[in-house]
Amino acid sequence: MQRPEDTMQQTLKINNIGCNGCVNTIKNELAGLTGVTFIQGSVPEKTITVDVDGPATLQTIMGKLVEIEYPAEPVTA
Ligand SMILES: [Cu+2]
Repeated sequence: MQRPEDTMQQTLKINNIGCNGCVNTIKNELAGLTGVTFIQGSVPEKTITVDVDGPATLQTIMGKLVEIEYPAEPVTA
C-alpha cells in the first residue's frame, strides 16, 4: 500500500512499558484510532513507533496514551 504524502513516522518514549502485555495494550488502543497505520513496540527500549497521517493524529495518540496511563514523550529522530 502506498503511503500518503503527509504520513509521518513518530517514535514515542513510554516509561510505563514493562512487558509485552503493555505493548499489546497500547497497540490495541491505538489501532482503533483513525489515521494510525503502523504500530511497533519495543519493550527493552520502552518505545512505540507509529505511522500517523499528521500532527493532529499524533495529538490524539498522545491524549489516548495519557488516558490509558501510558504517557508518552516524542523522540526526535
Ligand atoms: Cu506490562
